[in-house]
Amino acid sequence: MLADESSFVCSAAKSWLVGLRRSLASNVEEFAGDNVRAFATAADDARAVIAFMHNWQVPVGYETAIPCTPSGEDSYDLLISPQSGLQVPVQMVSTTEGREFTVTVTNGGPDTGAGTVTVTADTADGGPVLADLDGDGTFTDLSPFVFPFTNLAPGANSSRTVMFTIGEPNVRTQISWTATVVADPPEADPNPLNNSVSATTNVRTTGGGGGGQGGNPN
Ligand SMILES: [Ca+2]
Repeated sequence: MLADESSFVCSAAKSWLVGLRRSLASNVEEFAGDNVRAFATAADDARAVIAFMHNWQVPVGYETAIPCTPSGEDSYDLLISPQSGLQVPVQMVSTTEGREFTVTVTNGGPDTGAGTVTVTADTADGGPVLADLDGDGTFTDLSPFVFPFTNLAPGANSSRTVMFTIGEPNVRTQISWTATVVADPPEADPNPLNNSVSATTNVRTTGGGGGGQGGNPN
């Protein structure tokens, strides 16, 4: 701490103490036996101290240190947002042309997290859903699609966007999607209730004005 800074802090601390003493100026009687007035005065002083602490922060460097001992075990709340954690086409045309899905996992903290996101895609007719996980332009990966991740900072997101298609084109069907995240180790995530979301894609056999997000396929 620089000399000027130290002087400033001492001055600020003195001013703070003077203000606190003024707030207690009414405490002129000692509490003894049935001296109710002294008791009431002490209660008023306690309220004055609380009000003073609300209105005046303790000067920098004079705070009481708060001991914080790490538990030694990481804990982090991984979650997939029900609003945006799993984005899939609401409807698509049943061709071999690929579409995208995006899965996003968030680390709610407090520690840095690791784990695995698994996306499953099951069709109503039992046909396969194929993805291009390595981005080489060919759809060769069968559901489930697994995305491990490490070193996800508290408050950070990790997203994967993948092209996919259905294995049997020209079939009217429905794809049921589920994305689930599991921490590594699983017990590091204290809240499993926000770890999974589901979505649906309606697959139609002709274009017919469809293919966009949010439309009604029927
Ligand atoms: Ca969780």
